[in-house]
Amino acid sequence: MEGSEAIRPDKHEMTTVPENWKDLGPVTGMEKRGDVFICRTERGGAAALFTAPGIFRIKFFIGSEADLAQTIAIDPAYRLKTESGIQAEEKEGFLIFRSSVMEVELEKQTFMITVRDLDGSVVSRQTSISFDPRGGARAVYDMPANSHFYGLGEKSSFLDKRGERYTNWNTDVYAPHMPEIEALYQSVPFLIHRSGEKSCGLFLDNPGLTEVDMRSHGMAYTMGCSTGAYDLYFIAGPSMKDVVMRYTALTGRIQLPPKWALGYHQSRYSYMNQQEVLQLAHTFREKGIPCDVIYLDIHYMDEYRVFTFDPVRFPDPKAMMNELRELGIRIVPIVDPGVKKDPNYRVYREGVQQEHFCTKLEGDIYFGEVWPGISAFPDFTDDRTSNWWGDQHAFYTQYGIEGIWNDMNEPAVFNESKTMDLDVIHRNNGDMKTHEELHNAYGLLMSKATSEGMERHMDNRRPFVLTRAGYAGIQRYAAVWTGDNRSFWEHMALAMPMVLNMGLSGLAFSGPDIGGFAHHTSGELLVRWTQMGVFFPYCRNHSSIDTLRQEPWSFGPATEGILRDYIGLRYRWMPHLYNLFHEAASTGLPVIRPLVLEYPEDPKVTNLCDQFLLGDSVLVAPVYRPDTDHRAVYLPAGEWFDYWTGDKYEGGRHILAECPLEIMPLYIKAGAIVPEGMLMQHAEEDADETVTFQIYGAEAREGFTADYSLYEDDGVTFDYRNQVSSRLHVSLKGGDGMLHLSYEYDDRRYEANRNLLVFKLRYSGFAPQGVEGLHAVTAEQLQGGMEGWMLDEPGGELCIQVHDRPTGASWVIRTGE
Ligand code: MIG
Repeated sequence: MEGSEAIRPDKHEMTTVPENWKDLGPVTGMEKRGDVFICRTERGGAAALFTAPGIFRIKFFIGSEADLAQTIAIDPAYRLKTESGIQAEEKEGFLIFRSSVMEVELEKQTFMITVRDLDGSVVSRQTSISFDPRGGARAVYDMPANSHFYGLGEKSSFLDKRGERYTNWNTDVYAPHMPEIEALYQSVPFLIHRSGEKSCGLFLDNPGLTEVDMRSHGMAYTMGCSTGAYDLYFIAGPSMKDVVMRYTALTGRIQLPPKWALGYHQSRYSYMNQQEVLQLAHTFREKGIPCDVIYLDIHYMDEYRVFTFDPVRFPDPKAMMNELRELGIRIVPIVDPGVKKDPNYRVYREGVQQEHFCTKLEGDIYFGEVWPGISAFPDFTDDRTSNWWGDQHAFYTQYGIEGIWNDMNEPAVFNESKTMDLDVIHRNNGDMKTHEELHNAYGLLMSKATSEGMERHMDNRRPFVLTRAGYAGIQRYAAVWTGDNRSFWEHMALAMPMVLNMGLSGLAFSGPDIGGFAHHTSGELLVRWTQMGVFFPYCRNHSSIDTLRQEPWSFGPATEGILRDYIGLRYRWMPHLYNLFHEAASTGLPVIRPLVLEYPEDPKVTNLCDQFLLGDSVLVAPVYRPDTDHRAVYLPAGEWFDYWTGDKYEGGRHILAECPLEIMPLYIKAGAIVPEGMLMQHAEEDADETVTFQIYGAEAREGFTADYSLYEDDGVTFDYRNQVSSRLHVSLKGGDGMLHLSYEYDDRRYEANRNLLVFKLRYSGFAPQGVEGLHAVTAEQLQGGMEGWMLDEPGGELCIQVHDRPTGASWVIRTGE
């Protein structure tokens, strides 16, 4: 640690743009080539095009012309559509490019770029761009007083990034979750800039070092890169949701994960041997705590050689896997990129002989030290190498392993720079680049190779990949966990804005180590963290070597009981969760959302990040301080039901929620429907897909409606790609003192394994008198699987149970009005 010398008086402020940097100079000419507009200046220029009506790409160049080839960040499935409506005109010193949703104006003299929406409002302005003689570039953008910033992937600090400065350079910092840490494991140079009610996205597609500074320049912010091209996308809103959907159309969306990956995962650095793993699995089942996955951290390997098992610790992986399969528990082993330098190790030998490792320009393999000792690193920028690496995973799939955990893929190296030398060469399919230029892409490319390789060897089953490092677009290949947090209450609180911003940056499938990785958790912290964590997209308890154990039973029966209930809640909510994942996979909208995404007009939620929404209508308000039995909760506009008590609250205000240890405040919006499944011990248990639609706040008044569209498929194969899926619509409408309940299948090529459908209506303002066409039944009869309806008067709940029919059905609920 530094002493006070760190703040010596002669340190000076950074200027917006250093003096010896040059701008492009005035535009001297423009030409159109296909859909691309080339604007030339004395020193260089820019190539620009609309890749979609709401996405304007502009790539600046000094000297020779920009190359607009597709980059690794962009979804290979993304097709640049030529839009016929694009107009470009030259007018009084301006070049103006217009699509059906946005207008980009370039001032010829200054190269200032102004982006407007169709109402003519300015949503973004780049006032200047300058180039460092050594190859960097930095642009300056207006930052009006009402600007707020979101996105930027995995960053610490609060939700709104105004006033922050960040560097994007994938880094394995130990104990990194501190407000001042600028560079973490992931780099997503994508910013949502919201001014007033309008949002615009800026994506600087550069996998080298980039920086974003919303702190140091008064009413301006800067975005720069230190090498490579300034390849910028302006992404239209007007809403934040529009920006997120467009950004994820461009960089891709998560793949629909196998259902088991949405279960509860248990990890530890490390479960040391086969016996311990089996015992752990049995303990989960004996204790009735649901669990789908156990992780194998680095000790499973033979001296940390990837694609091996330690013959002493794990003498019979096949037997272990068989026993685990019986219990419904899967294994996800860690795979790091470093390959041990050992001439007797097949993977290393092959890698050398077939030239798969990263080298220096002169041809020598680059070696760095990681867990296995001196190691070589595959060059994933070459498809040939990625295919080779991917195929190594047959080693795991032969045991029935379906998930892989990629760690240390920044890549982390035990040296001063913490990573590979910047002058390491990447073959990059013939377009050779230095590591400096591609650093942030390394982790993404590793996970891509892993995901694709696993898929090749899994016979139509969906793989799960978890990664620590990544770059814009990583969501296409892997889920992301936030790395080495610590068992601090502060880190639990920090996980909310972090994961929320990751969700806004395309990384819809992410989460922190529940309970905290390093340092020692406590029973109370583990309870509070798990209560929150079961609502995060990715739900894994993981802890470091030499820390207190933090499996759910580590702190006695009271703690264990609460954890069992909350983990169970996640399993009961699996249909809803899976539906939200399907939505994320098809629209890019995140599974958990900051309130500002759903209530953009509410000034109270601009930076609100100690509570969040699951989907659009479940509000989760975790308790993130010790010894707390009350917390303030902000309920946005609308009416909200307390999930635990059923009490109804008027929104648009704060309430004080009571929260003894077993309660995490949870609210459901009136008019919302949450489908619940059976409580299972793992995602595929019996696969009884009986669903109960919990309908909150049914009203008989005219105009009342509640709807839900439930997506289902087999949860494990790729058959859904051939439309083997189903869509079940539930609808409830009020009017004439009656309620109309109906369900129907839009599509039923996947046939869920269920006999019954259940609807539970929390009603208010009327008393149900009966359901036409159904008999009143008793609780026992319902239990026994009989069709009918039943009233739980004091609870204000009407329960309707019917056989699930492919044709759907509808009923009229009579009320006393
Ligand atoms: O630097 O494999 O973030 O989850 O347990 C330590 C051991 C290497 C870092 C990961 C952590 C994992 C640990 N790894």
